[in-house]
Amino acid sequence: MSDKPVLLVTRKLPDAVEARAMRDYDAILNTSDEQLRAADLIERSKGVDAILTCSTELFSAEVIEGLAPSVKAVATFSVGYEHIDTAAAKKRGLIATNTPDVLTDATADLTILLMLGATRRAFEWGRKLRNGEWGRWSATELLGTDVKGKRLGIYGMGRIGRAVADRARGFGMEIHYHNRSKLNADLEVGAIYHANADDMLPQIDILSLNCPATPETVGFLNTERIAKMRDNAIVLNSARGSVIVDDALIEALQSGKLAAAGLDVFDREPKLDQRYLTLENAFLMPHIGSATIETRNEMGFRALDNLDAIFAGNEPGDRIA
Ligand code: 8YV
Repeated sequence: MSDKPVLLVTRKLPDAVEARAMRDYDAILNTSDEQLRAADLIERSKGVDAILTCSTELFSAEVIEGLAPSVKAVATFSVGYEHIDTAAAKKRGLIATNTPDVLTDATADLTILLMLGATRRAFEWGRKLRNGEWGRWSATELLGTDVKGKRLGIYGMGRIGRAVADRARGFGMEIHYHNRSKLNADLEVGAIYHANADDMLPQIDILSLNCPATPETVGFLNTERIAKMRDNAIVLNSARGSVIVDDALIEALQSGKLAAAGLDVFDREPKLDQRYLTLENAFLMPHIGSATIETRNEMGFRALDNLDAIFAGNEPGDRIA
């Protein structure tokens, strides 16, 4: 019997992360990478000291209450943690942690990909080329829009929102933002604050959603708010699908009220609203914000740092419950 804590790893993680988990823990890996349902989590928690989970596993109050008493901590390999009922975790005395910071750059880079993909009509051009439709040059075909000089409105100016702003400044954009509180000047770097997000919407050309999913942000981009936006504005979402009301955005993309959207996240993903797939002016990605080898390694290491702290009797850096 090893004296290392027993760690259940719910999904297949990058090799370097699994190697460290096996070195420092009695790690139970998920080599087949199947998604664990509530009953699996409860069953597999027997004899386990901690769980390293991904956002694909739902830690509802029912699951948390059903976990074996030996389980002391759940570390999620994600910055978002709406899949963990933190109130239930606190009630049960279960420590929970997430992985902020380490995916900020990758997610901000992806947001810029969405912006350029949407403004430069990357889906339509890429499809033409692959379909063998690259024909005669035309000065007027499928023209996109420049980002230079445009006004980017960032809804949620946390770490990722600020990293998007840093990049967008490099493109010569004017930055507007809405956040629960105004940032200090050193973090604002000249960005224009709107205490009320509704006041920002008519003033921007491109809206980037960079907030967590909370009761305040879910359903934010609805029909009324889209109506407040400028005609031909563009919407980007690298945050959470639930921040957008799909019916409202799809209708605005179909009618031409909005010129385009760049979306990496979807409500009820991966079962996204199929109408998005029919829209020429939607540049779509399947939630790849953090999908680089460096970032996925860092996410795993950060989750393990949190667990190491817990088992050393220290306070983990990224405690969420
Ligand atoms: C991850 C994410 O891919 O970290 C997050 O919150 O949305 C993604 O970058 C995923 O959640 C990993 O569990």
